[in-house]
Amino acid sequence: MTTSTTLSTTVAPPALDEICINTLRFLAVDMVQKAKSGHPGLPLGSAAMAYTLWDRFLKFNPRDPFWPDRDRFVLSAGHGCALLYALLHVTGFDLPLEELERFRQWGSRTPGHPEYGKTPGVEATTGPLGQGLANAVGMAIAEVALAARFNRPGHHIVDHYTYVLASDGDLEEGISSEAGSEAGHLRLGKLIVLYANNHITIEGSTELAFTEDRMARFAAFGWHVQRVEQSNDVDSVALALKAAREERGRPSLILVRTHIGFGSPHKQDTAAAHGEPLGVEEVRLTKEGLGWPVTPLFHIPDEALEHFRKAITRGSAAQADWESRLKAFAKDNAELVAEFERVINRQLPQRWDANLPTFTSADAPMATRIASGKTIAVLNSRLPEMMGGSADLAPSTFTNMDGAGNFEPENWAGRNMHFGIREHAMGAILNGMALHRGLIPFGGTFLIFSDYMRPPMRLAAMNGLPVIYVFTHDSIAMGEDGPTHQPVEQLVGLRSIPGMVVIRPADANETVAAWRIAIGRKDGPVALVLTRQKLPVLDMTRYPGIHEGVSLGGYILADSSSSAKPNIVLIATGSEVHLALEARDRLASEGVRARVVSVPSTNLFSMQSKQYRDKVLPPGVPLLAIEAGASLGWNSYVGPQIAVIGVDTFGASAPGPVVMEHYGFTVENICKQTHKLLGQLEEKP
Ligand SMILES: Cc1ncc(C[n+]2csc(CCOP(=O)(O)OP(=O)(O)O)c2C)c(N)n1
Repeated sequence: MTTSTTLSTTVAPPALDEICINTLRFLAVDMVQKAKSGHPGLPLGSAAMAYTLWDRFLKFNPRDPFWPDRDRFVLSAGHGCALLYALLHVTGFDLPLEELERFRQWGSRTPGHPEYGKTPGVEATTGPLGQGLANAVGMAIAEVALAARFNRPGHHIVDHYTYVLASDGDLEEGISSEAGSEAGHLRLGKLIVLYANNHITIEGSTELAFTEDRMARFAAFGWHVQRVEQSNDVDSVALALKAAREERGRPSLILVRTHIGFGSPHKQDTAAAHGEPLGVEEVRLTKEGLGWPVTPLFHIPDEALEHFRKAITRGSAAQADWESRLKAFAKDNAELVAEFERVINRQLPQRWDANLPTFTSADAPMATRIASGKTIAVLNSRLPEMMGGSADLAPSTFTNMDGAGNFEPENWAGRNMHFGIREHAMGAILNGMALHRGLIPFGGTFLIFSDYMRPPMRLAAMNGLPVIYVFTHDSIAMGEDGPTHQPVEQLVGLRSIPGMVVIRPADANETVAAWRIAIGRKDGPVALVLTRQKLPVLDMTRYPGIHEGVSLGGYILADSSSSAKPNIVLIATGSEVHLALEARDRLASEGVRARVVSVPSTNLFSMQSKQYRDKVLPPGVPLLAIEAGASLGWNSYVGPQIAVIGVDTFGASAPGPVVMEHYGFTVENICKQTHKLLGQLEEKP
């Protein structure tokens, strides 16, 4: 059953509250005005509810912004960040007033949208609307998962709320429905969204494009929903927050009727208040109208500062209380507490990678997705912090962890997640889980559907988050499903995201090595790109350098048989590597010295020294790149003397081997292209 409560009062806020709220409003207004850039409207309209949350409910310690059991606060409407920076400054985070004065300037800690890692107290990089809300779902998932693992009767060492401030745009974006549906299904009772419903977006009234009943929508998702009509009435907002906190069986949406640009005589309730400074004259009128001194700018009344700074005592006490409870808990549960600290600090246990599988060439050919599944099975037993799943493709992605149970309201200790067919939300939820800390989140789907989760993948890289993606069905070789399912440009696209490490292993052992890198990487995401089809297992006795080679991104898998300089380097990735090896043998019989370089990760290879790269790809030696993906990227990557066997159209529906043959991924064609390239080079003077 869902309920909708309407709470409304007309009581004016007490004077000190009003002074504090106006402090936030006008710090934000002055920031935007000084920068001549930014969004004053949301801060003016939402300052009161943000103040209510931060002053009366939010558990945080400005002196230690990242202590583990703090409440999380995500400003999903990242464009309103002047409000967040004002809150961080006045409550005593390490964000001096000068930083507010340098809003949106080069090198400041107050960038144009909140950036995780740049500003203390910013929990997530937000700006692309909808992402923050979905991140918060991931944080709330992490909270219940860790609580299930570490709390014991009478000992609640993981016990916090996750709050979001969202705008119309956040709720318009489709990801809010994916994530909202998932959160409702999971009954994440400690997730609370304050929705600033100001009826205005950039083009004007929300009537232009956004007319559904949002309360009914979220109620249908299984949320507890409330409406607050007077956003400036702190008691009304507080009442709703209290009710939301008490509702433990459902996530909460509090629709707060706010007024964009509140107090601005000419811009309130108009789109003009959204994305540009109010203007000097309008700032003056707004300040006068709300009884605020026009100067000095960045004014913080003493009584407001004194009140806000109580957050330090309050937060320090909350943290100290938590620490003493943790200590008491540790008396009888030392191992559990050590384990909690280990996972929160993203440390790996000793010998976590012992017993990872090794495959031999005597093993039957194996798809790399299968090898990945076998690797996950071992990792799962070693790393209880691994948590993840698939967007309804687990039987194909082999991401299920046997024996780990399903993560669901009846079993929050389960570690297999069922994201449903919601790739976009999956990506953002994984980010939220990683931002929370304490888990190693991973998510799987077909490589083609990485397109549906690219925005959060980009943010994972930007945030430096250790999220692992398991992308299978990695090329046209996946076959019959045809062009809609055959990834072509995805590889080069993902590789081009700064900070993303894409690994496309050539066989089962390279897959194990890829997982080792993925688990070991702590400062950014890793995308594992795996085959549907079987591949031969490379002979480790013949090619002993595989494990180290994968960590270097590219390596000489098989050199030309004589010690003389090779005539050509065949550079291949993933399922094309074994073709290159066969071609090498055939070319040898034809008098061509070919070296085979396996490049599971161009991203990792580009991080190696020039000396190493030149050793692997000797300057002046022609290259033939072979990859069943878009050729874009290889040309610039390896210089002028190069040919590429790639895929620059959308593939075709037919059995995989047939498609591969048509596109030229055969030993014959590799040899043919080699001769052609060498012939062309010889003809040149
Ligand atoms: C995914 C995405 N699309 C577009 C934008 C550009 N944008 C920034 S704010 C905004 C709309 C603002 O409306 P609303 O969310 O109601 O915020 P408010 O007007 O209340 O500040 C848009 C379209 C964005 N930030 N993210």
